[in-house]
Amino acid sequence: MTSLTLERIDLLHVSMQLLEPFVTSFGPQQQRDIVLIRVFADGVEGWGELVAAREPIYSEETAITATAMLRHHLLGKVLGRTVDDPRQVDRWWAGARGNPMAKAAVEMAVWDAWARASGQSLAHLLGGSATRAPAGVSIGIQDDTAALLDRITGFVEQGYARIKLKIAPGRDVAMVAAVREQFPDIPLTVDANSAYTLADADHLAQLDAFDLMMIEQPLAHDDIIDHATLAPRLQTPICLDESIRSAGDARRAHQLGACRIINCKPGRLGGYAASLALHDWCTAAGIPLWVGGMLESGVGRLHNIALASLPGYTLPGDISASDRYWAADIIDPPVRLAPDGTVAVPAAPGIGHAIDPQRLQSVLEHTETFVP
Ligand code: SMG
Ligand code: MG
Repeated sequence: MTSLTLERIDLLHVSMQLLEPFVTSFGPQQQRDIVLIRVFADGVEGWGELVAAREPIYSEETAITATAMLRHHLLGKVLGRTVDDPRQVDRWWAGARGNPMAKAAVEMAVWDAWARASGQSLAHLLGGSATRAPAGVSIGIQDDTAALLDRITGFVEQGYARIKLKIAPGRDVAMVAAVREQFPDIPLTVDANSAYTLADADHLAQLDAFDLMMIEQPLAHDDIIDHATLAPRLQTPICLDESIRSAGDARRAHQLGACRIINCKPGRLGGYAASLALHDWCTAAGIPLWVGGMLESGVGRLHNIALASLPGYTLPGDISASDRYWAADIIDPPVRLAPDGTVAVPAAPGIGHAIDPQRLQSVLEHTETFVP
């Protein structure tokens, strides 16, 4: 296959309720306003998911701002164009700054379409070869430690390959100590979502006692300098999430000594072209990677799993099974966790699972269609 013409792009606005509120240092989230992207090109479809939250909490983008960017600035630069290589899409937007989640949603749908049109799995198209990927689970802040221990027990019994705890000031050292006491051997990480400052360095150093794989994004979302100051004061490796938006950010953070591990969320980077650049740079520099999550529906989940099949993804990702967040996912079959803590990387073309039309209809609020 040598080319695909982007004939039509639909934005499907869906509203889905998480099984329970997901509480982070930003506060609780329960409703996900998800915009699914459906690209039509030469008789094939491609699907993507806009991962921005309802509120500008994780980053400045929201479902509303990203949709406005797509309508007014981004879709017009791709509709009607012919793709010879899915890497081109990112370059067509070179003149539009920022808005990575808006860009990623469409760019990744084009990669899915390309994979389907060429009869290969998205994982294969991206250069992945793993057939299964280790899945971690992220646990929001609970009302009390007993509730947290209970949640962990359930996920450990299911077989998750590592447990990540959300922490915030007042919900950190004592809570992690209690978890470690009850679960001395589980692979454990914590994620602060920028809830601390350098003034908390000695406090955060107390976490060194608990053999954590990493502490994720302790300091400001847009910082790498203070993280470089914090890093030598901790034994626990720092993983950067929010503050790495490109391979260039990874290079700068590494040069400064700001982190030893990076998570990649393709939405945060602007799509696969940028995620592949990050992967290749981190692999060459010896920085371990894992795929993060944004509470995605099955569409975004399958994209993340395809990415996790690349060789640089050596640590378990936030690629939990569909039933972690949803009573019923919109993909058929749902993503399932195997008892060995892995999820299957689909081998079928594109993202590899069907969209369940009834289930999609039941959460769909409206559809916008764009043509050249
Ligand atoms: O998809 O399992 C998931 C969520 C994983 O904890 C998760 N994501 O900072 O890594 C992170 C958070 C961001 C989402 S909360 C806004
Ligand atoms: Mg994070």
